[in-house]
Amino acid sequence: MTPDDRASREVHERACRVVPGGVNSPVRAFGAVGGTPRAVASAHGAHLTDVDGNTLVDYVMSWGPLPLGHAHPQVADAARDALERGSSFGAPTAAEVALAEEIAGAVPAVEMVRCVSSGTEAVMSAVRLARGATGRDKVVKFAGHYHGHSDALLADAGSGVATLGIPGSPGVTAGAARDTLVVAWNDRAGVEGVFAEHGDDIAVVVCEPVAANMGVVPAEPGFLALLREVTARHGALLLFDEVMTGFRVARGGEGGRSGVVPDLVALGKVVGGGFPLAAFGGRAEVMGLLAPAGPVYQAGTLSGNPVAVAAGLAQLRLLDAGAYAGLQRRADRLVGGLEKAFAGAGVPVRIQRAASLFSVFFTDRPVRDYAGARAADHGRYARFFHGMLESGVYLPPSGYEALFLSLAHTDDDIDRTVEAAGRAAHDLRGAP
Ligand code: KE4
Repeated sequence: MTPDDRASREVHERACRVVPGGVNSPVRAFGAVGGTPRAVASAHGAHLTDVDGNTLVDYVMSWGPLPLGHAHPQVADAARDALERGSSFGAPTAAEVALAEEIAGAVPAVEMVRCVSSGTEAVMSAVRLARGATGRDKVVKFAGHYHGHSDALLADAGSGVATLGIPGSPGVTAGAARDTLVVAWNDRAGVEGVFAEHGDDIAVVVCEPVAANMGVVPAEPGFLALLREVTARHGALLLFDEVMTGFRVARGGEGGRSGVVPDLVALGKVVGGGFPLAAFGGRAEVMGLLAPAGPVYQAGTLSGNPVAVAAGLAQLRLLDAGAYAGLQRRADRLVGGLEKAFAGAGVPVRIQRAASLFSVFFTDRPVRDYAGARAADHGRYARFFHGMLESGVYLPPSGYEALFLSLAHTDDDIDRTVEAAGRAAHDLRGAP
């Protein structure tokens, strides 16, 4: 039975008259899967309720900020209490120091932290800092990795850029893109080659240490260590964009999990507890170059916003070893069930994961880079997405995105998801 989406369609029609594409971020528009974006009325725990009254098991979870689930009482209370004391001051607070200390205490690469308001801003600022610290211009990124929408980093990006199939973006000038060098992910020769040609001009190598914006494509064994060694050898900095993986794959992020310690880390999503807060950090000698301590300018009206800081701090303080064990257990149950469901239907899939973060590729071969991600059957993903939506399960509306679990997802939610996947997978058989 197709859930009623009349009210969502009305919201979307109205939205399209005043908001480009009807959404405030492209991937929400269902461009890759078709159909009408569901307008959300409310969300609690692992469940969304849309404006038609449909309740859905949510695996988008606001794209990662909510490992405790929607509207977690202690996070909501912390934000509410902070709000009672004022929403924004534009002045230092003790709470933002506590948040910086919490991050520095958890993330191996971080001695100092600067808060910003989005992941885009965190990575953009960290790249400027790396260029200021090294006096060099070139940035190396990896095809399919998404680092937000700053001009220099949109080349061959993942996430919404991949979903929309646009190579970069109009409006990004040749000048802005000129200093960005793009290498294939997991391409050891490509990394060595770009340094052989440009080594002394490269300020920074930026990567998602677990690529998760082209679907989940982990670094192959030794690849992160290679990035660490080559950047150190050439005097370039290594920047881990952990906006997605930070406090998600482990409390110390992928840097903590892999043991490869970068020079700079960008964080977002989880650190803001569902509010607009992100951050970047690194060694004190590098971070100390940021204004006003040093000459590299970076600023923000709402940076370290007290309501967002309160929510982020409340969430981080609850993310202990038990929380990560709980996320891992849920991912084991869900991924194991999905693999059985697809095998039972005879539908080839590759479910690729890092800790509790995973995605589903409709292909029978490993996906190790962006070319492999694009070669997967995204039309089949679209049909699977709608089959699941009809069963009350809300997956990311793009095969280039990861699924997000939370501690609010129950075994019943997971088992219902697996049952729905079995039905949806059988419906895929025979369809191209
Ligand atoms: P924001 O500017 O959207 O807060 O963060 C950008 C960003 C940077 N780095 C990584 C690794 C990211 O995953 C992101 C944003 N992630 C996407 C989801 N794939 C956000 C969803 C959206 O664009 O609406």
